[in-house]
Amino acid sequence: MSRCFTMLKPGVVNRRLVGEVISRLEKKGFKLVGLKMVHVSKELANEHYAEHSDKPFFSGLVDYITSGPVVAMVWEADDCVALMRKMCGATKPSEAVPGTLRGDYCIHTERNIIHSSDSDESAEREINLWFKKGELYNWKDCEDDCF
Ligand code: 3AN
Repeated sequence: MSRCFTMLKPGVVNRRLVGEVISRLEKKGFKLVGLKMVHVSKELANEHYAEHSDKPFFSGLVDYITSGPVVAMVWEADDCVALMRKMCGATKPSEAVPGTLRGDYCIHTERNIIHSSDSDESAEREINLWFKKGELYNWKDCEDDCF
């Protein structure tokens, strides 16, 4: 089992799509071990997206992510990061295959609805950045044998 940090961007809250997106991830079989709504500070946004600080879209990205609440989550699965990235689809909605979250719910790269860690190392960094230890739940999964 490994973990992945995932964040639904402000547009998902605004468009009342939170339940729908979470439902798709749950139906896939990911195990939800952390969930909270956060109105992101500039500091947190800057740190979260630090690797993009020199990109032309950085300030727009920070402005957007701090413009309203996001839904931060930690999921568990075998090979969780790779599986979650597959569910999310390509960064650019025009390249995201229909059936993926970005392929189904967005048309702008700047508003591509969901962030998902891109490696196990990023997942660990992001989980520690967004969640305190006591905010993660290691519950017994009765469905373990079903997937
Ligand atoms: P991903 O979220 O697929 O890992 P990254 O890490 O390259 O993609 O980009 C982080 C975020 O920055 C994206 N989710 C998207 O919102 C935004 N972004 C990436 N590339 C562009 C771009 N060319 N123009 C505008 N925004 C972008």
